[in-house]
Amino acid sequence: MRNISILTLSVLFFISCEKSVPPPNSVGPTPSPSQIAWHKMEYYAFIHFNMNTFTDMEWGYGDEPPSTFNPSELDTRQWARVAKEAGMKAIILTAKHHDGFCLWPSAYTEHSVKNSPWKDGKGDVIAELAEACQEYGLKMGLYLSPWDRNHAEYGRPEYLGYYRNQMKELLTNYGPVFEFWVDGANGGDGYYGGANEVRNVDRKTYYDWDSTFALAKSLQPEVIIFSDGGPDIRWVGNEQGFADATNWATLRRVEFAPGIGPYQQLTSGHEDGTHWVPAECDVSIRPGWYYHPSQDDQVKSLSQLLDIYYHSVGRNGNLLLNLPVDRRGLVHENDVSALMALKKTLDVTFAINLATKAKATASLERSKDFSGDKVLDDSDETFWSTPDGEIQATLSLSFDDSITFNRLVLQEYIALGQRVKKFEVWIRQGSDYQKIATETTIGYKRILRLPDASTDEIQIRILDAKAVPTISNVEVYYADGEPEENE
Ligand code: FUL
Repeated sequence: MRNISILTLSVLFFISCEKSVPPPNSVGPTPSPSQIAWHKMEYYAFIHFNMNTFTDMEWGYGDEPPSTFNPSELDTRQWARVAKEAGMKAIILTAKHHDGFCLWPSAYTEHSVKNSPWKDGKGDVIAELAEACQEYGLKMGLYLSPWDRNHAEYGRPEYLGYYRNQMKELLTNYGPVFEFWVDGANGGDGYYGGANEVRNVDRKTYYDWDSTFALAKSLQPEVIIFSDGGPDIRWVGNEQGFADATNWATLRRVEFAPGIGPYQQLTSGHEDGTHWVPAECDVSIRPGWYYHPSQDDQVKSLSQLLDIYYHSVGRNGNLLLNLPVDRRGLVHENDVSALMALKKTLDVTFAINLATKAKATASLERSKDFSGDKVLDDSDETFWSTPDGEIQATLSLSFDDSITFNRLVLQEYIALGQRVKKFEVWIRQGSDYQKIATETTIGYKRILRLPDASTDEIQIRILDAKAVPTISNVEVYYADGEPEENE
């Protein structure tokens, strides 16, 4: 009896010791709750639709008469339905582009839908989009160009008040705006109220961005602000929608402002970044951002769209795929077909997670709460980790029977910071192991496109990291018949 109770006590002591191992300390900058929610969105639509749609231009000069804006069948519910069916989580619309025309009846200018023939000047595209997004369970984001080639005061201090007033209208009158999009193009020639001249601004100081962004946050505390270098999310540094294979969600933010900074570095971020500023990969489904009838046959192919997906969502970035809504005010049929082909292929590829049949073990485990099998539970709040100081460790997925796979999904528990710098993937072949990949970062999500491989054990060997690994999820798939990766 005495022995049993001592045994019981020892077991209880052992369990309580196990429970008391705390999670690792965070390392470097960490994401805010809004940023974590943003990461989880992964894929959403950009819509360039505005005056340029009707003038066949990409950058209007600012002198276009409002009467030019006249969609024949504008239907934001069609946009939302298409985005939803495509698997997207939101729509970000060009409320105002560089030509200054406003898709809402702004109280601060005559250069808007209120002076167009569309709905006899009574329409409001932003209000219609907000309603459609709500109906389809999508979030809405807005692009408000800092550069305004129509406005007479552009380049002078007065314009900043105008820009902020418009920001206030957009962030006050239309419900939640999940993302506010600030473009880097700033200054140059334009109409400017009839002056027809070149106006350049000091991109760093003119907009007083710190106060302007603070104003946005005071109106909508959860809003995520995009610009070249954040504050919340960054441009990926190109318009191909490609992040680098090495992609840190961290950035030395002070080196950038909209339109300023070594933008080539945005493609991979900074390992020693001072802030969490993950990459958003923007790219158009056609050559242009705006609709041009001449590009109806130049919609990206399935294999191009897959490359974009794997190089954005698969490389720790979000994908913002642009749909140039046409002159009717609809997403064009050719674009819809391309979106649905992508959706279908991704659905088929990621339908059966082979890892659910695996047993996951690790060469080192921090404690039971951070065991290897945490990468296979359905929770994104649990993760595998190792004892402090133990950076190199191997996670093994073993299968009763051999499997064939060619896609590997890995996720870090980013709430504690991005860590992994180098890892390899090995597979067992009989009594030997063969290396099939050498990679660098993981981040929120990494998807490896691998050659077909058959094995009964996959090993993920962490070779270097900023601190102990925190891997929250591993999935394994077989993509059957996806078009080849383009070089
Ligand atoms: C660029 C703009 O100048 C383009 O017109 C487009 O809006 C693209 C998304 O960003 O910088």
